[in-house]
Amino acid sequence: MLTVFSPDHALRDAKTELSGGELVAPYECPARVEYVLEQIRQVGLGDVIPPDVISLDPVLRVHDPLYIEFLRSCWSRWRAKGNRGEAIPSVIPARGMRQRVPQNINGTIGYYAMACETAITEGTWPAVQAGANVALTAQALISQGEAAAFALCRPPGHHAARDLYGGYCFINNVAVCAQAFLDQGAERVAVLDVDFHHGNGTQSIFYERPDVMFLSLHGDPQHAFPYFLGFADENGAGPGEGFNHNYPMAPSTAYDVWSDALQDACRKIEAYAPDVLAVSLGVDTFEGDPISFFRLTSDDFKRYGTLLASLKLPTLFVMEGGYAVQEIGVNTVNVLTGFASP
Ligand code: FKS
Ligand code: ZN
Repeated sequence: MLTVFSPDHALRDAKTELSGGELVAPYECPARVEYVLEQIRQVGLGDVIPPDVISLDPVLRVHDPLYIEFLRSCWSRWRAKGNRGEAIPSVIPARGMRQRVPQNINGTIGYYAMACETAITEGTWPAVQAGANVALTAQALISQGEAAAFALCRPPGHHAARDLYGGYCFINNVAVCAQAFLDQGAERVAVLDVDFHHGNGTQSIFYERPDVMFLSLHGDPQHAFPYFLGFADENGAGPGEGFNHNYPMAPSTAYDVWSDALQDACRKIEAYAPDVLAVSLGVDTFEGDPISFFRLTSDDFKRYGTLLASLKLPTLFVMEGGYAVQEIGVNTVNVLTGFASP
């Protein structure tokens, strides 16, 4: 299996994350993907290739142009105001407030935020753009007939909505790819999100559409980020009714229960008969993950990779979360080798 990777991910190197009332070193750090890359080389998964240079057009198919302009200009606007720290919002348009974009960057940033832990920094935009190009380059490989490809993206994407960033995400890489498949002739795309956290951004982008089925296995939002979306009764709306499936699961869920949910999701994917499968691949379901509460073991990742292969669909894997940095390489590559050599 080919992997697409760009060293430009390292430009996203925030010093702060708002966590427990403190500014801590971010969980979503550059070392994460370097460990994955090392393991890919170790096991000989296949060649690692750089992304193509791609315009923003496919990104603008799922994101608001003014939001993308905000991401691009946020850091310089933030600094121009004399702010000394990294860019984080202090006010958000909550219930009852007007949903309008203020001119002052301290307001603009709150308008576009779905959460406040994620700092915007100097190199964030170029890294985010490189990450989207990584995803789209892997997507193009599948369009050109590869059976599978791995987009080793960073930063991740599945919490980013049409005009919202947060939860470490800015551009929704998997959503951009799903739309690109459709724009290149696919009729139906399934997006399966196995990251520990609910893919609220991906869900919201496709919620009212039947051409993308979204399925997500995740920590019950009563207890886990993003808290305000990802419940079992969210099944899609309008023409999208019946094409959204959430599997929220309780603290300490292990592979027996988790894999039952995955098999149920696989049956729904089979019935949908998509042209292609895109997997939001987060490995924060691991028992050793510092911010999550599932109990998957390293071997379990291989098992479910094999399960995914049984769908026999062209499959694009897009990197999302995973914060047990020492084990992230083994766990991620176990999914891919379980898939590629079942
Ligand atoms: C730590 C609380 C962290 C935010 C969690 C964000 C999870 C991000 C992710 C992604 F794939 F997007 F990276 N709260 N004190 O893993 O879903
Ligand atoms: Zn996650």
